[in-house]
Amino acid sequence: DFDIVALGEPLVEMNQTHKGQLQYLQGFGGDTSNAVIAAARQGARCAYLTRVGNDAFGAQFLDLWASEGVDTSGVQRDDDAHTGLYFVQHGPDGHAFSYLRRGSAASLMTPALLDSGLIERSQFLHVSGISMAISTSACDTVFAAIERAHAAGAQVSLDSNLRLRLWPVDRARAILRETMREADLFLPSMDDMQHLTGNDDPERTLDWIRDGGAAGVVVLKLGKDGSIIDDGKTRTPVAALRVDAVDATGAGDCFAGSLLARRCQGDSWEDAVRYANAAAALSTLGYGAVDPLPRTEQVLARLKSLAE
Ligand code: KDG
Repeated sequence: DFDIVALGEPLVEMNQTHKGQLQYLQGFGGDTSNAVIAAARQGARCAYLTRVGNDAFGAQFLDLWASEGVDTSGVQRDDDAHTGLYFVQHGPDGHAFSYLRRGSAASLMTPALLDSGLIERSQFLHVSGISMAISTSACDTVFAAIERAHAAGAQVSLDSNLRLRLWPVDRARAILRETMREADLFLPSMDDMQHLTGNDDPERTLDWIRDGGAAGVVVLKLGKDGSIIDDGKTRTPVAALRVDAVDATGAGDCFAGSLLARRCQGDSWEDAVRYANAAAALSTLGYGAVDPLPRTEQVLARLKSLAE
């Protein structure tokens, strides 16, 4: 059985190697895939639910997940649709994404993807705003997955991951509001929430989330200012780690996967968030979303050096 099963879209990553030059290094990305690989590297037993093309990239993803110990028995292949792709360019204002994903295999997923029964065998189901934004059938699949998780007693984890290139803000707000009510763990970023609510105050944002009916634990991510854990009774700030980031792609996904992995290993929310902060910081020290995802030993060493 599994600690975490994630559901969403993996994307091939083409990452610019030098600012301003037309050279790209191929890697792997896709928020929920990154999260589940991060969790597996922290020792969690993981599975992934998606649909990839019957192309070379789909095959590479299956190899990647297998090599990371992520179960792929629920992954479907599509003969007629491609695996999604994005380019990352690094400039003075950080990174910029260009996507080639419309009509991708993952966007063609339907609730039949869930018949593998993996959700029923997992402690957590992890989904994101992107999982729901890529298409209406993917959105239906996420809602069906949440229903299955509730019925089976699995907990639901939701990362806001707002991508306004994928859906209009009004739809994003309506769907995310509905989904956050179903989540046992909601992981919004302050940036995403600012787009949805129009305010930039963390306390008021947490009030908006609670007033909207979220009943689970909420971890609001404030970037450089760390995060706030709201367990429904108290709000606890946790400081971020300062690092000289090279490439922040996938840091939030690493945070989510590491947090879930540590919860499955019995950490308190505060310990798990502190651990996830360290893991996410380490994940920004190399290029690409997956390559620099740290392992337990590195994260523990980092936490130890901070405590000294
Ligand atoms: O969080 C990193 C992701 O943004 C990246 O891997 C691509 O999933 C992705 C997306 O849709 O933006």
